[in-house]
Amino acid sequence: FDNNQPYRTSYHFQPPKNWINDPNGPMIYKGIYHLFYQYNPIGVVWGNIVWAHSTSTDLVNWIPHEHAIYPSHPADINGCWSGSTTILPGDKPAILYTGIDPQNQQVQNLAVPKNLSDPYLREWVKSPKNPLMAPTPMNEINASSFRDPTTAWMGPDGRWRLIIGSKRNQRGLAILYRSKDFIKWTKAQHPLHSAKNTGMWECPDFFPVSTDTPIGVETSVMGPNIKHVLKSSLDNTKHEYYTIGTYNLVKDRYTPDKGSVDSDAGLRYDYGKFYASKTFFDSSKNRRILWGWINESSSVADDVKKGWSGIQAIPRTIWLDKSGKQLLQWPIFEIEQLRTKRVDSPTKVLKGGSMVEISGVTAAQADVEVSFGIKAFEKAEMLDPSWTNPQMICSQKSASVKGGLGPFGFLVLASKGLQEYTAVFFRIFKGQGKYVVLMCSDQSRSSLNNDNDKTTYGAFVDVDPTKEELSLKTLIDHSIVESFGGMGKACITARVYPTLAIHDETHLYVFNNGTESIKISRLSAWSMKKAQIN
Ligand code: DQQ
Repeated sequence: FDNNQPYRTSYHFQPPKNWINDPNGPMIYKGIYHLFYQYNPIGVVWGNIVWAHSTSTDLVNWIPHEHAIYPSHPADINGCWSGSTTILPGDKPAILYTGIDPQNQQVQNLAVPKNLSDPYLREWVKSPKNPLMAPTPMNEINASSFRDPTTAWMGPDGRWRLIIGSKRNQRGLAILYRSKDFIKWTKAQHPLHSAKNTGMWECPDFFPVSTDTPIGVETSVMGPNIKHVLKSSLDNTKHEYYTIGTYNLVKDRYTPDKGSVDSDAGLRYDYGKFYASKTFFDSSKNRRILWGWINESSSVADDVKKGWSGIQAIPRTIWLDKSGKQLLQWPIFEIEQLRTKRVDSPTKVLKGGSMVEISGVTAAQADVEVSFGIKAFEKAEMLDPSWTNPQMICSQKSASVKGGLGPFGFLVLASKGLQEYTAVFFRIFKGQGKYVVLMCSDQSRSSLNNDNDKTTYGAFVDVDPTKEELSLKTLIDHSIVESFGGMGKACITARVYPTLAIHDETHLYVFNNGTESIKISRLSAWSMKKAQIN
C-alpha cells in the first residue's frame, strides 16, 4: 500500500496521474481491446484535452500508449473532445471525434490508423478533409453545442448514419447525419430524437438490443427481435438517462416506448456518479459493453494533493431485461479473475438492530455479494404516495434511521469504531398494491473530511421481494463503492474518501437496522488482487 495514496484504485482504470474524463471510442480490434479517454496531460483539472490510449486483452489489465489524438491541425487545434469508433467494411476502424477549431467552434473530424498491422494501432492519421461536419449559418447548428459523434450504423440503404449531441434553446437534440463514404456527411432534416427542457445532450449513444436473449448485437443490426436504446448525458444535471424504444427505419426516427420518461426523471444506468458513458459491441464474446466515467467527490485542493482526478467504472455487460422495460448491467466476468481469498457465511438470520463483521478479506479492496430472504412483510412501512424521488427518501431515511423491513445491507469502508462508513442498503415499503424496494448508497458518514461532497444516492429496484430474493453486489476499491442491486436492475456508484478507514484499517459489515429479522441466504466476499493498469 502507498500510504500517501489511500484513494488510488487497485482495479479500476486510471492513468498514473492528472485529469481524466469521458471514455472515448472503446472497441475490440483483432483480439485487443482499446480504450481512449479524455485526458489533460498537464493538470488535475479539466483542460488541454487529448485522447489518451490504453489497450488490454482482458479488459482488466491495461498497457498505456502514446496519445492517439491531440491538437495538430486547424480542425482540432483547441481540443480533441469525445467521439466513437466504427469498424468499417474490410475490418478498418475509424474514429470520429469532436475538434475545437480556431474560432472555438465544435466540428466533427475523422482519424484512421496509420498502420493496420500495428496490433496496438498506436498512430492515427487525420483526414485532410476535416472537419467533415461543421456548423454553418445554413444548417442552423449551435456551434458551442454540437459534439460527441456516436458509433455509426448502416441502414438497409447502405448509407451510414450517426448522431451528434446538441440543443436548440433548452430542447436536447440528437442530430442525425448520413453518409455513403464516411467522408461526405449530410445532415438529415429531422433529428433522430429530441426532448424539451433537457438542455444539451452530451455523449449520446444509440444501439440495438435483442428482445429474446441477453446476447449483444452489432450496432447496425435491425430486425424483428430488436429494440433500440437511446442514452444522453444531460449537461444541465450531469446525469444520464436512457429510454428503450423503436427505431423507424423509413422515417429515420426513434420513438421511446409508451410510459418511458424522456428526461432526467427517467431511467439511469447508474443512480450515483457515472457520466459520459459509451457502449461498444464486443464481437469476440457477442456482448455489449458499457464504459462510464466516475469523477471525484473531493475538493480541487484535495485532487491537487493526490495528483489525479477521475477514473473509469468497471466495464459492464448490458442487456435488455425480460420485462423489456429496463436494461440490466453486470460487471464483465473477467474482473472475477482478480478474486483471491474467499469468505463465505453460512445461511443465517440477521436480527433487527444487528451487525456482523465480514472478516478475512481485504476490506478496502473487495468484491462482496449477498442475497436476502424476507418473510415478515406485514412490518413494511407504508410508502407515502408523495415519495416519488428515491434519492430524497434515501437522504431523509439514512442508514441510521430505523425502519420495519430495513435498512439492511453493507457497511463498507468502515472504521473500527464506525466514525466512518458508507452504507449500501435496501428498505422495503408497502406501496399501492405492491411492495416497493428502495436501494440507497449513503455517503453522509463516509469521511471525517467535510470538504468532500457526501450526497446520498437512491434508486427504486423493480423486483418483487415476495417472489425473489433481494441481492446486492458491491465492488469496493479504496475510494470507490460500485453497487449492483437486484442482479443488475439498479446500480449506484459512489466516491468516498475515508480518513480512518483506509488500507488495513478498513472493515466490512452486513447490517440490519430494521425491526424485523432478515435471512441471509448467501453471502460471499473476496479480497481483490491489484490489476496491472497503465
Ligand atoms: N466531455 C467532452 C465533451 C463532452 C463532455 C470534453 C462530457 O466532448 O460533451 O472533455 O463530459
